[in-house]
Amino acid sequence: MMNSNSEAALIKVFVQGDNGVGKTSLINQYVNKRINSRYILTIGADYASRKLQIDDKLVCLQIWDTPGHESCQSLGKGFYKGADCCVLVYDVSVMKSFESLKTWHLDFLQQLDPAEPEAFPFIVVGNKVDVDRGQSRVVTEESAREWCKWNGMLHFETSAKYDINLDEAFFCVAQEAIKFAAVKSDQDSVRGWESESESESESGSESEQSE
Ligand SMILES: Nc1nc2c(ncn2[C@@H]2O[C@H](COP(=O)(O)OP(=O)(O)OP(=O)(O)O)[C@@H](O)[C@H]2O)c(=O)[nH]1
Ligand SMILES: [Mg+2]
Repeated sequence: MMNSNSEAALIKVFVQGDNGVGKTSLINQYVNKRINSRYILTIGADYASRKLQIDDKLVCLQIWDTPGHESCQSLGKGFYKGADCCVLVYDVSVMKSFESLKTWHLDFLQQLDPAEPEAFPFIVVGNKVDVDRGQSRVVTEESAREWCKWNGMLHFETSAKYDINLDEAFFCVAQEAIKFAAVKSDQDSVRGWESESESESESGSESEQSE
């Protein structure tokens, strides 16, 4: 669906979390409707884009995949500039990946250094709910919700493998990013409206290596 003047607002989203939690898979499933069952460690940074309609706005989500492994994390401060939202991912069957969210959260804020850190939107995603039909789960939905509530974050549980709850989570990402951009005092994030003529269903992916 397109809005009347075919313009899409660009929303810059970063996906963070421990290695192997499924960041790359979430993005690939959401944008390209497929995932790689083999684990290929992300070493650089890449983005994929997908357009969606939020109320009367057409937005283009530019979703940045980042490496979870410490040895690959040298993206630098400038990399996060202009971020509108951050998705923090953990694996519901790996407690350490949930416990690491605190560090990912603080590190991200430190790197971005936003004018109003409390207002910056984070969406927490507990991925891999399908594993062993939930028998391997160690992070309960209640404890994750409690932590998110305490930190003022929204929470979703997903399966990148079976495309469960991804549309809902990324729709929320877009909504929160729009809200944040509207209240943000410095206008850094709203980088204008770019003219686009693609429809929502033609959303594709692009990739770009970071330096
Ligand atoms: N069962 C199941 N497997 C998943 C799911 N999401 C990802 N995987 C698998 O988990 C492994 C790691 O997924 P990735 O998406 O590469 O993880 P990542 O967070 O990008 O890892 P790094 O790039 O190293 O930070 C792959 O083998 C995926 O196929 C899921 O929802 N369910
Ligand atoms: Mg990856």
